[in-house]
Amino acid sequence: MRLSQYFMPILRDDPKEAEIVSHRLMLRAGMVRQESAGIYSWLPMGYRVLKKVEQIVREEQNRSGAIEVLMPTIQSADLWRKSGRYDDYGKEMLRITDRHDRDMLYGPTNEEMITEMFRSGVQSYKDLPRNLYHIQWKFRDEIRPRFGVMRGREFLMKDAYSFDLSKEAARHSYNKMFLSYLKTFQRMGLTAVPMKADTGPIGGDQSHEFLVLAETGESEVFFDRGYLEMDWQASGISYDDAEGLQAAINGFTSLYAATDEEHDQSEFEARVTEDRRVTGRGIEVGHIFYFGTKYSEPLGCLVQGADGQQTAVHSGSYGIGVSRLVGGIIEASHDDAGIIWPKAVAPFDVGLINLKVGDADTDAACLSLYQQLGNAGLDVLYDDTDERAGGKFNTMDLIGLPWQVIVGPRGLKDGMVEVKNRKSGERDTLSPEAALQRLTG
Ligand code: P5A
Repeated sequence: MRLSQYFMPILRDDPKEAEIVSHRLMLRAGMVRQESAGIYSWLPMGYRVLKKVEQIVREEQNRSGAIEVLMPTIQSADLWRKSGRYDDYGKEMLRITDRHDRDMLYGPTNEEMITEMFRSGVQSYKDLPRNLYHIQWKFRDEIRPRFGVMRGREFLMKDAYSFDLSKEAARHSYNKMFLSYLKTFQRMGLTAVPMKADTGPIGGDQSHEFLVLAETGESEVFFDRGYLEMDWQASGISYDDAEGLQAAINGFTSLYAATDEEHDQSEFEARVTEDRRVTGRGIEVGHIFYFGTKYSEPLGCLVQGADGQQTAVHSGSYGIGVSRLVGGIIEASHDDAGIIWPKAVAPFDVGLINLKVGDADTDAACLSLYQQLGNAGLDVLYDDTDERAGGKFNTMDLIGLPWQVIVGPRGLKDGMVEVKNRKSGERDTLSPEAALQRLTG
């Protein structure tokens, strides 16, 4: 993509309304635009990241055996009346009346709708277990939308729902999501620590939230350093091995981890030696729940068991804040100059800077690199604008692409270009061929 033909409205100055770094950087880097309180448009740079985050979430859900569907954003109030949540949900639910005076709502979550969908599509125990998920916009009329996409009113969530014959079987479904969440966040360059949580308006008797460490997180967190030492991608635990998975999760959850709501300082000190205690702040990027038959009973989601008896299915729901993650990743990965994207979610792989647009040699060298990097499968943002060098460097650092290739007449005289790694700040002067090799090898 050529920057001269792109839409990336950069702000030179810090926007007044941004209280935290991710909000400030997302506005400055032209990633999002606020349309009204807590409601955002995703501009091209932001949208690319959102799609990458969404795709990682999707791949890991699929890998765990969950099946993707898509439910609408607008729901009828009827099912919510049956589950009893129409009144319980209160002012956070955006209620709408259609032209026939029917009560509708913009979904804040989908337990009712999916339970009804599942009820109408299954008959017997042979149809279980299943886990269905979708990635869809939600609306919650938060009393204080703030921190940009971190606490929006309209936000993108991945929500999965599991259906099992028994509590024990549902436990395995819960554990599968647990592991898949750890893998998902790790792929985005994040360490997410699972913590026992309150179930709130979703209900149920078992719940964990996953928190990413960041100074600006809304919750204070206290945990054992052991959480930072696991490699979930390499753990080799199979989703089909119920016992092995349970053992791994038992081990993992036996370490101390709590948010300020559940924290007990004396227990923390008794269970974790001083050198292993970590305290900080965290952002909740995922939340999983087991709620048994809370929705299947009122909504009549029954299946015939092997013994011929009708039984209510046991369910859980599993959320990931996809749009919140974009802000969360920035909170966890930035410096004074701007964003530092982990490779897996970067909007482009490489920023190519032409220091003298109009100079025939520089233009030719840039074009050649642009084409060759593209042919090698890398996404390149080519700054071919006529802005001065200082401005170009600042913009590239601000938008945080993993690599920068800087091409100017002075270096080219000696047959050299510069390659900069955004994260380490390391710079190397290389021939264009060696630069290509460095980025594609
Ligand atoms: C689980 C899936 C649920 O809604 N029902 C379906 C359950 N859980 S939750 O904890 O309430 O939300 C899941 C995740 O969504 C993100 N999130 C938000 N992101 C941005 N702005 C918001 N206002 C917002 N509210 C929730 C969080 O990451 C949360 O963990």
